[in-house]
Amino acid sequence: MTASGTPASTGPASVPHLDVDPFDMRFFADPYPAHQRLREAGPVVYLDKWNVYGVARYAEVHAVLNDPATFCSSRGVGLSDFKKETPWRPPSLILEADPPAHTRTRAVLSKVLSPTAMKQVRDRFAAAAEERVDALLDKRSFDAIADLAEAYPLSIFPDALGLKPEGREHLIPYASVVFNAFGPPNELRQQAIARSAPHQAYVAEQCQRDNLAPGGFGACIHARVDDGEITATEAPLLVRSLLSAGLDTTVNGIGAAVYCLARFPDQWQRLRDDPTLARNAFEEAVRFESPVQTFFRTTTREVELSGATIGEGEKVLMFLAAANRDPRRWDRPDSYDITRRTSGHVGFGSGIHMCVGQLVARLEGEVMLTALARRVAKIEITGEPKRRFNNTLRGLDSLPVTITPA
Ligand code: 8QM
Repeated sequence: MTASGTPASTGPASVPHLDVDPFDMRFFADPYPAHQRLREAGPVVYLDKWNVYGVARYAEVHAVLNDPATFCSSRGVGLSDFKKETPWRPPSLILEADPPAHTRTRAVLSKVLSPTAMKQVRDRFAAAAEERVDALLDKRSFDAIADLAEAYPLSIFPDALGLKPEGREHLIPYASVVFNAFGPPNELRQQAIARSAPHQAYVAEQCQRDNLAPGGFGACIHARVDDGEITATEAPLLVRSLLSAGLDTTVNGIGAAVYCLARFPDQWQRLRDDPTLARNAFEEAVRFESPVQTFFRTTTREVELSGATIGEGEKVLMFLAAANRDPRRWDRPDSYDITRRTSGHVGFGSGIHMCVGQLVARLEGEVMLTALARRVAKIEITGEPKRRFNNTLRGLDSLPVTITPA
């Protein structure tokens, strides 16, 4: 049956068919009513617009994420099936890989971004957050996206990677292409790829060993070549993963947190009263806004999922954001609550592919929210927030605010 109650004319008959396009501007503008329709229609749905299965309830999203043998990543985690179409860039050796290939590359990045590595950068990240907040207190009125959510990660992450100063303006545009490219062949994806050449050239060059400063995350990846964990051909591609996934994600995560704290003054007050809540306030913002909204998997065999039979070679779209607000899993799912038990949210994914950079993201979020809580009394939204449209990322283009010193 379609959402309007008429029988489906094509596609699988056993699951509800919906006509929602989750990559349409109207969907991006307000995804929440559509997320509810997707969850309520059934545990597994079929989206006629793109001929894919969809899961929007927490249980099924979690189940798909935790069965990587059946729901694979090596055929791409976007709509494009790498078995049928040539990828727009060489596949990622970690994101777009399955065990056993994935296991080795994952281990490398996991070590490079380990708790020990975080200890080395923590003081620098915290000092830079305090500096950024001081600069913003001098301005009082500013754009919380450009001047905070982008400026802060740009002030630390490229240095932590070991990138040279020139050309960094390519980093966010490159990531924007990466995240648009996971979507269907709509205007956003086609335009992004069409304009990607200069950004791709920059990234490819910076991934080379000679262009990465000693001691940085990039050099640490290349160092694994010397002890034989990865080949010299693999190392630049793993650096590319950090350039692809390490900046725009935290920009939108920090942007989400500031947007939440500006909109919900009672939660801002709780954070001010107890700045040790900063890390959970950031985590809850990742659940509440889900900067990474969706990902696909591809079935490696016929599989039954919550009563639905899905054939081999089918794309399954996971609505991470809808799972993160599924009332079957969460109390008051639509409330931003900085003291909530956030564990189990799928904003960083789940299972073997769960965000390998999550400690970097949490560190950035924690030190920035701590600096704000200690130094700022009030955050007021002073103009219309403008949305940024991307096939995968949810976030704002601008958020005019005025802050008051503590
Ligand atoms: C998304 O290139 C990559 O390895 C890569 C790109 C994007 C992501 C992850 C990895 C999930 C944040």
